[in-house]
Amino acid sequence: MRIDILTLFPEMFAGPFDHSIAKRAIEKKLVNIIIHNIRDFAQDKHRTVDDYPYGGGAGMVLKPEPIFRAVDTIRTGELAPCVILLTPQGRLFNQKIAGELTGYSHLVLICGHYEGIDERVRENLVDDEISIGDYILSGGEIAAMVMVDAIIRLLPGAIGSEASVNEDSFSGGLLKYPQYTRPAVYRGLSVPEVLLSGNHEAIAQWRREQSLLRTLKRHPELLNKVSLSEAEKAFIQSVQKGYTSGNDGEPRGWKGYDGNGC
Ligand code: 9D3
Repeated sequence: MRIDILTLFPEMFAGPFDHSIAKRAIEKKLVNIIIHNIRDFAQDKHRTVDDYPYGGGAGMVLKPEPIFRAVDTIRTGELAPCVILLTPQGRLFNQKIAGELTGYSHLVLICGHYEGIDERVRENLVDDEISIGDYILSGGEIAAMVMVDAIIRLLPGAIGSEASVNEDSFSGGLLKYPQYTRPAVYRGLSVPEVLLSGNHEAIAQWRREQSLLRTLKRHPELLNKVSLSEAEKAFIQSVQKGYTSGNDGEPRGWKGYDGNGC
């Protein structure tokens, strides 16, 4: 896979792909990441990349010419790349979209950094618009890094074992069960006994229950998307009886709540 990134701040990309899975994916030639400075495609002597908005108003707008010219040089004549604009107005990035994007052999990511971008870029150059979440970043660069990281770890061969990709949070549709390693007791805190039992069936059941509990508490909407056995549905029903409305003086929420918040 080839990924071209257009940015006004190419220096920001010096670090993030130099480590861990991304580094290995690059070394193994699973992915080629090419960073372009949009300013290099400006043609005037001041290398202008932005200008005042027609019609007036605050802020600057990214000019169309440097971006069109950059994409022109990137399109190499072979298969057309998928051109994606990183913008707060885009569709919300998630694991499913990451998976879909691994189906392209060539992606172009355009990072905005200003109040906006000339609409002609959106309408005539861009195939997709993506946001990574409902919060305001200063630009699309960190969003592009997030996307690239999520995408390239899915490329076949990027991660040591396929098993760890598939067993991951989200892949099974449920959140990961709690994990422990040695020592069995640390500062008086014990590892759940079942994990030390050597009873693999009991361990598998405990983990499945913990995944269900954690998903129910933190991301209940995910439960509607996975297929559950009758026993699992019954388990959830029984747990839900532990939900307190807060009307009788108890704190509102799940009994034994163990996450989310301070
Ligand atoms: C002050 C201008 N904002 C009005 C609400 C619009 C705005 C434009 C550009 C806000 C932030 C940005 C810069 N952010 C991105 O380019 C961006 C982004 C984000 O801010 N949040 C989540 N995903 C993304 S992807 C690109």
